[in-house]
Amino acid sequence: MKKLVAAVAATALAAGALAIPAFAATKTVSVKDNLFAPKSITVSKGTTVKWVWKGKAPHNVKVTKGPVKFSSTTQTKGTFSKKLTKTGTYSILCTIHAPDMTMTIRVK
Ligand SMILES: [Cu+2]
Repeated sequence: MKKLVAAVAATALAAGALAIPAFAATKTVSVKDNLFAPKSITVSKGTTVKWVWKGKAPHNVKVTKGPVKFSSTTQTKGTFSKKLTKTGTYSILCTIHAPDMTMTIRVK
């Protein structure tokens, strides 16, 4: 069993080196009362950023400046995911707690 796991892992690594998008990562950001954690992340192109609501207050995710504009609904729980396929710097704001609740994503 250990050999099989090692073989599968080695195959996955080899395939990953050739086809990175198929193994694109997910980066999780916590949405707390009232901050994003971490406040700044750097990810590779094709990474899905997943925001996970962890507080009690309502929050949202809105790109105020960046290569692609998107926004979530205002919600108190659950998640919001976005695959980032364009490089650049994304300035994110929770409009409920503007101007203090912000974060930055660098996609390279
Ligand atoms: Cu907020």
